[in-house]
Amino acid sequence: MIQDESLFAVIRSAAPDHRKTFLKALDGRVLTHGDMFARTAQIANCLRASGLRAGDRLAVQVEKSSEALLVYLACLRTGAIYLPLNPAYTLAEVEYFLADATPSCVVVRPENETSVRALVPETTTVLGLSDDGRTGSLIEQSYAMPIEFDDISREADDLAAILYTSGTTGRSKGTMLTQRNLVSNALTLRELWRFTERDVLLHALPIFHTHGLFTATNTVLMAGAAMNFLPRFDADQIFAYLGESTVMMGVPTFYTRLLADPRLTRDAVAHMRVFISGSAPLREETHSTWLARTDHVILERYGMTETNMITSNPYVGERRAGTVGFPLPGVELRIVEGDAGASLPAGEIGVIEVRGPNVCKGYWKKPEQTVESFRDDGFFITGDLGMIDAQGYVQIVGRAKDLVISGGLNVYPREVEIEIDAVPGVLESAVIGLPHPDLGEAVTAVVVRQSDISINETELIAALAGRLAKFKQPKRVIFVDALPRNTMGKVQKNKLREYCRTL
Ligand code: MLC
Ligand code: AMP
Repeated sequence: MIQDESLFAVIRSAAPDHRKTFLKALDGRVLTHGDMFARTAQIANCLRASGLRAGDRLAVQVEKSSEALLVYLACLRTGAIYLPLNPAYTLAEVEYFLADATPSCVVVRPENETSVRALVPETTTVLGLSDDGRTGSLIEQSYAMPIEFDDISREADDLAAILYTSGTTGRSKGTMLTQRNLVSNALTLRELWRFTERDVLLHALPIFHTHGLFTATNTVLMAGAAMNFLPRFDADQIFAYLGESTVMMGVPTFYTRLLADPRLTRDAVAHMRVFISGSAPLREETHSTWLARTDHVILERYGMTETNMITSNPYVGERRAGTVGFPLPGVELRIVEGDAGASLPAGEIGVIEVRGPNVCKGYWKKPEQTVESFRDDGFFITGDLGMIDAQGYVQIVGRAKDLVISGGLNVYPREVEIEIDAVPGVLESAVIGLPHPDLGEAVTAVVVRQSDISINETELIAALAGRLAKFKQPKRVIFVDALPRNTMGKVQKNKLREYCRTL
């Protein structure tokens, strides 16, 4: 008999007393761990009745709700591969993902069912799930289903999820994450961050990315803990729930926004055990101001869709500002010099490479890009620039990849440039990230107009609507006569960043 090495089998073995709370939603609804098993069984039965089988893809583009999270867990139980999509993606963006991943079942907001139906073959099932998670064909059909489901067993190397990340070429790649990737990372984080059944996570992150979906939710489930599950980041809601939570995970924007609020006091966080930050660099100033205001030292960690979590500052011991801590147990990290691939000693800056059970299997149906992203000895090339200090703390000092991180969301300039260049009146463009007090970095477009056409900033941004999700659209457009290029003809983005900062 094949041993069940699936994430859900581990979640099942870690489950606490079924009467214990699993999730509390903003509308006051409470789900116990027992409810979680019963409702995910009903949804899994519904998905199976819709034709979803082990190894098939289940694409889901819905707003965050407790039911949306249950769909993820139900998908794990069916042995199918979960494919979450940012609800901010436009139909044009979604069309690409559906064509690439060929899911056999798609769950969308009821109002999008007709438009998505037109994008997929007749054999693909399209189900609806409303923003509050209470209605839609998936919910209605699931309530008629049995509350028992025989989980489909999976091997460690089988896929659990595909998460799309864009690339420097502009086309998104589906990161193939295995059961082993997710299980190993969640078990490690449970131990490292000392999660127990007594913990209550304040969950205000989206659930279509590694951070909110895996790092937050899987770790909670591995500990039999609970969550206050908020639809999105909202300072009022955060302050309402801080008093009954023990851990918060957030991107740096969460911390800067909370610091700007007078309600952030020692009393407000008295119940909290730890604050964790990641997905984008946390400024040292945010770290120190937070400590002064709350007596809490933010625990910063570093990760990536392709690798799950890679490093973390220690739970006990110095959480050093400006660093992302040490490689997780079982994860190997090295700093490598450019293309030569030679490992660098402590104190020297190079590209961060990672190997371990956390690292993905590669990119869905993209064997060449998979090969390019790995060294022959199995190390994954992150594209982040870093160094290891004398005490072993890893510091991220920049990026070798052309990427903007806005409010913790990745925006690949190439993808935005392609859309801008297609706008009538634009000759060429370069997209860069400029420092932004709220978002860390703001997507900024530097544009050269065709000589006889006078398109302005508002018109250009309006032309991108429907083509690019809102968070990828430039917050600012700067018009120039020409783009600075090196002798190879490559746009010198460093020069552009310097120039734009002087404006
Ligand atoms: C929303 N907008 C953004 C944006 N989020 N624009 C740029 N960058 C963002 N991140 C748009 C909105 O559509 C809106 O447009 C306008 O900008 C202002 O919105 P807002 O109300 O201020 O934004 P809000 O909804 O509060 O969201 C901001 C945020 C959110 C930072 C709270 O984006 C967020 O939760 N980010 C977390 C992302 C995340 O989970 N990343 C993890 C990736 S995994 P308009 O015109 O409609 O007003 C990963 C690996 C790892 O990186 O290590 O974890
Ligand atoms: P994503 O592809 O969305 O998973 O984003 C991964 C990228 O986010 C990494 O390659 C880093 O560039 C960045 N990142 C994640 N955590 C941190 C951190 N703590 N500090 C700096 N950058 C980070």
